Amino acid sequence: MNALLIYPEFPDTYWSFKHALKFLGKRAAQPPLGLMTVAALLPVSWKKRLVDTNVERLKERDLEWADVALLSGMHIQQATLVEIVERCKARGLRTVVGGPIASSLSPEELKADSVVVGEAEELIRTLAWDLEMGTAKAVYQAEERPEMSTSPLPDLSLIKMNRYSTMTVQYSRGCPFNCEFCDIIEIYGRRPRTKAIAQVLRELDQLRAAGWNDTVFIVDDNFIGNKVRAKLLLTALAEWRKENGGGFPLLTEASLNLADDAELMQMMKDAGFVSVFLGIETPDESGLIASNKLQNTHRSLLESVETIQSYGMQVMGGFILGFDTDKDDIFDRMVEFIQKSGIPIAMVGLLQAMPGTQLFRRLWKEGRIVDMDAGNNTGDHLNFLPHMDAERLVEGYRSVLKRIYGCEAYYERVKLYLNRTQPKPGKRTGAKQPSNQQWMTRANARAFVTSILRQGVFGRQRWSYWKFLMAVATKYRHCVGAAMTLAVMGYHLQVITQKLSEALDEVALPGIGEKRLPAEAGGEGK
Ligand code: B12
Ligand code: SF4
Repeated sequence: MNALLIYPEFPDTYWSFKHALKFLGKRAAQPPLGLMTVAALLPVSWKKRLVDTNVERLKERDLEWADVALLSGMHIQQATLVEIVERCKARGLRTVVGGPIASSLSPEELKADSVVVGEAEELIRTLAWDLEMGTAKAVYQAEERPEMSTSPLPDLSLIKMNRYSTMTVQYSRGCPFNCEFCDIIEIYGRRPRTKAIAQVLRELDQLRAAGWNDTVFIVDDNFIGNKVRAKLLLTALAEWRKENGGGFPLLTEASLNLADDAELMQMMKDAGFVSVFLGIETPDESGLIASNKLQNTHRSLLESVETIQSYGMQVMGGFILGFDTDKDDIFDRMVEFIQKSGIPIAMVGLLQAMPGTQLFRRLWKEGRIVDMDAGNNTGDHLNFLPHMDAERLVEGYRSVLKRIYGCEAYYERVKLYLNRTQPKPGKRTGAKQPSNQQWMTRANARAFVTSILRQGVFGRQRWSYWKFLMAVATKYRHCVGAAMTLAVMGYHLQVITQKLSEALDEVALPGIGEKRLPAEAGGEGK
């Protein structure tokens, strides 16, 4: 069998980082680890090709070669995924769709011959057999969530590694918390399942052997979901790092209670972590309580962020507007919080009711779901009727984005972060320690040169940019690379803010726009 694994293109959103990646000479942030894992699970006798349409074109000759097309994706890739499915089917090619998208959209919406819901480790044999026999079913549902020991070494040979800025390794799946809006816990469960340490080290060895020497993203839902196991892994990672002359700069996702465990933060630092993404959501405690994000309550969120930064780690943050508890002052409070936090990459989104979540079920009962289109939380779309006037919410959202991604405001946050994570010359106080950020890598040297041209010579915000560069040259010389990477990230965030702001002018607000609920979700909506 010739299996063609295809990853559909992402739309241009905050998360695509497309406009920044150009500066780095890269085409996408990360490779499709789901498909690389599926490839490794398929029978060894099968021939495999992987086309990630974020970094290359899907050619007719690939389709001609294939016996079956296997696609993966997130909800947000629906349009491009369905387009590819239809293109394959028009050529008579059998199609199979899996990945998180299969958990949030119905098989009818995905249009494929077969849809696989859930993780592939245990059901792939049956699927492969049925495909070979020509008896593949319309829907396969993983009966249980597999132990991570059954997950194979991802097939790295199938990707064009140098087109990505970051490689990925997964250590665990699932998260023990229970936030109302979260679909992670619906898809991957609340019991964190971890790989054996040896499995993770093998993946790192594989990356090293393939010549990778840049950032690695540990793509866990919550890296510290099981703190005891995370610490065991961290000890091994620190050891691996020593044996491998420095290892890779690492980043991951974690819950905010990381700030409560000094030993854990120190161990992450020693293992090479330079950055961590946290779901902060809102500075308004009543919103956190109402959405069951209890781990973020009864604390000063700003202090927790600063504590993590003091271990040399950049904090990236996820924020949400549109909770039922949000009052008119939420927009100003959000901007004030973000500015004080020193979080340069602050991903603010409108609340989305993802199908399958507790939030979706509650809003459905309350008759407030407008449509199923909830894949992009940093877009211009509301799929439910909010408590706040919808126009006010969208307008407030736009004002937050404009304020936090204005050049001056953005550079202020970058400087605050650099201040907090860099050692003061001649002083080594408290927990403040040098970051693991490399001074300058080949990629951020390239970013430096292209950014000077694009932002410093032709950019509309030249003045702010040069002021920032002057600050870097005088105060933050030891982290020029990190500063330049953040400068080009800022460029991307500003381009998207501009685009989004224009799109929001034309947004169809729920209650005004047409309801588009499919029949199986209750037809017309309520
Ligand atoms: C890394 C990551 C990213 C990376 C991109 C990685 C990439 N190249 O795809 C970045 C940071 C850019 C990103 C961005 C976004 N992400 Co993201 N991301 C992840 C994360 C943390 C890990 C993905 C991964 O590598 N997993 C490891 C692989 C092994 O797991 P897997 O893909 O699920 O694959 C298994 C099964 O699904 C199945 N399978 C997968 N594909 C296929 C195909 C076939 C044919 C078969 C049979 C089986 C199969 O088998 C695999 C092995 O079991 C996941 C969470 C997670 N636990 O997966 C979220 C996740 C995929 N992201 C999500 C979201 C929502 C987003 C954003 C839309 C953010 C937002 N909030 O708006 C953006 C979209 C990007 C954009 N440009 O706009 C959601 C998707 C939800 C959904 N229902 O679709 C997830 C699940 C997390 C969440 N709930 O927030 N993301
Ligand atoms: S902490 Fe994050 S991953 Fe865990 S349940 Fe809450 S939103 Fe989901």
